[in-house]
Amino acid sequence: MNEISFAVLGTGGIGRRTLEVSQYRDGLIPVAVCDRGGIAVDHDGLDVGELLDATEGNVASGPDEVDDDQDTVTDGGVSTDAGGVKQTGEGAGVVASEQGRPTETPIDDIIAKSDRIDAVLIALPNLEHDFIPRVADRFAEAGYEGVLIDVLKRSRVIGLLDERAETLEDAGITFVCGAGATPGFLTGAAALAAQSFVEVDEVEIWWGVGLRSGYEDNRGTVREDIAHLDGYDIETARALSDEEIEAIVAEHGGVIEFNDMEHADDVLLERAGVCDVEDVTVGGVLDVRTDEKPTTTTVSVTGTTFDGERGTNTFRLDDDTSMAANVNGPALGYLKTGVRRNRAGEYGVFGPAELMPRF
Ligand code: IKT
Repeated sequence: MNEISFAVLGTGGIGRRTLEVSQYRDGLIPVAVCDRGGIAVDHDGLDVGELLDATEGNVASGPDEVDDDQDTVTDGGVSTDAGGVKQTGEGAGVVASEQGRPTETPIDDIIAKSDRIDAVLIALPNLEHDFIPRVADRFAEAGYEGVLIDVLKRSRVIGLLDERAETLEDAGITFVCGAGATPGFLTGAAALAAQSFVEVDEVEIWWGVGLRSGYEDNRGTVREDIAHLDGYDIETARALSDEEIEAIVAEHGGVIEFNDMEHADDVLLERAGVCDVEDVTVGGVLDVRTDEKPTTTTVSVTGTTFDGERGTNTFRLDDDTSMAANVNGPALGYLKTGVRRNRAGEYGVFGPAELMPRF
């Protein structure tokens, strides 16, 4: 496969770790990155080491000082260009890199360069449900022909993307949605595990994440997770200050269990024909006191075989592989597959249960 040039929108935990992991994967050339205050573009390939050192080095150490992933700038409910693009610290971010330059229109600037970019990873928080779909609109309107990929989580966003399927198809865009760990890796695993069965009764996804050293990098995902707790939703979670989030985590003794999460694994498995939305449950345990996983991450698919046996196939992640590895590795694998599909002329919206990620 020819080389793939790709851009990353956002330099939060996902954006930075994806850039880092891409250094270990063949044929991936990171050529553009942006956050809310800056952009770096080099079509020959960015110096990822310098970029990461510059941006990580600028992350303020105390939780109170770090801008959060939910730092979405809105204007009458509509995000401005800078909206949602993560700034990694006070006055820092991409502009702290010698490859970066300041801009007030980071996404538009990437779009302006996108005719030479094969794929764009949208590593932005989606605390407004239609934020990522609206980013897709902007690429389509600008005539981008390539791959857009995200690691969004909420089920309802898939419908918003599906509404745009025709527009994306007409534009020549291959949109791969929900391509992180869950949805993503684990959804794909469920689709494989389902192959033994003629009827799938239940898909149970149960994840464990230990996030002590990775907490700063993953504040956005913690905030999104809190929106699943009783008494919270996406709007209330968005409005929480960092201190309030710390307090919620502390109230739970640093370990929070989530049940019946609204994760897009359900709609993505249904649209791939594996089972119905209501057959899928997603939950897990987040432990911010340690990097050890509090529970083993598993996907269990229960069904009935053609010869009448009922069984459960279980896919299990190792307890020592990190969330960063299990989100960003698959995201890049699905990105590669998306580019292959795009080059073959397949456009529209695809989920992780319909594609096999490439190594
Ligand atoms: C996500 O970012 O995909 C969702 C998060 C769970 C990740 C599971 C990783 C499992 C593992 O590494 O064992 C969470 C819901 N924010």
